[in-house]
Amino acid sequence: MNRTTHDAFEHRFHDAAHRHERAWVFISVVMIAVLFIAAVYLVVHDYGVVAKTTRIYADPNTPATLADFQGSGVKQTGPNSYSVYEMGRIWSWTPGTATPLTLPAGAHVTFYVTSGDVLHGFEIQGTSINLTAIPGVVGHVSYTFDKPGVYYIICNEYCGAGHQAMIGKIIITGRAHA
Ligand SMILES: [Cu+2]
Repeated sequence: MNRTTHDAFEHRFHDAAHRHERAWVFISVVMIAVLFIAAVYLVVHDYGVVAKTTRIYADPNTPATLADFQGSGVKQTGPNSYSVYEMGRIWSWTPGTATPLTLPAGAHVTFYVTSGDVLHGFEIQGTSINLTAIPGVVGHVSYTFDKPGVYYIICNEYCGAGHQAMIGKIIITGRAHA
């Protein structure tokens, strides 16, 4: 191989390398663009979040509707029984600490719990109440508070930056019935 043919060969090699490099840079840029557009699209359309479209599925075992969750939270259902409706959203319980739930000790209380967006953990401190708030599904648990006092609802399932601010308050008054 003389000098001229060697140079020509090297030139062709470099041209080919440049073509490959440009092609792969182009493919990478297209992939990044596709992933970026997909990410923006999913965020804009609330992928994995149902905050804007919460529906409460009809379930004969959980007689709760979305309207129940938009009231004051407590509904008396009998002489000594109550239903409580709690909705979790990032990052608060509704009703929250500003509007405590007031219930008498000894009453039969059924909590109906749901979420308007992501999973939350509905826990009432000092009790055995602990259930997952699931968007579109109403969980329920019954409980009787024996001792008057103040009980706090917390979120025990990490749900983002304001998770620790999800607090609700329950005031248990003296017994309504001896
Ligand atoms: Cu949380």
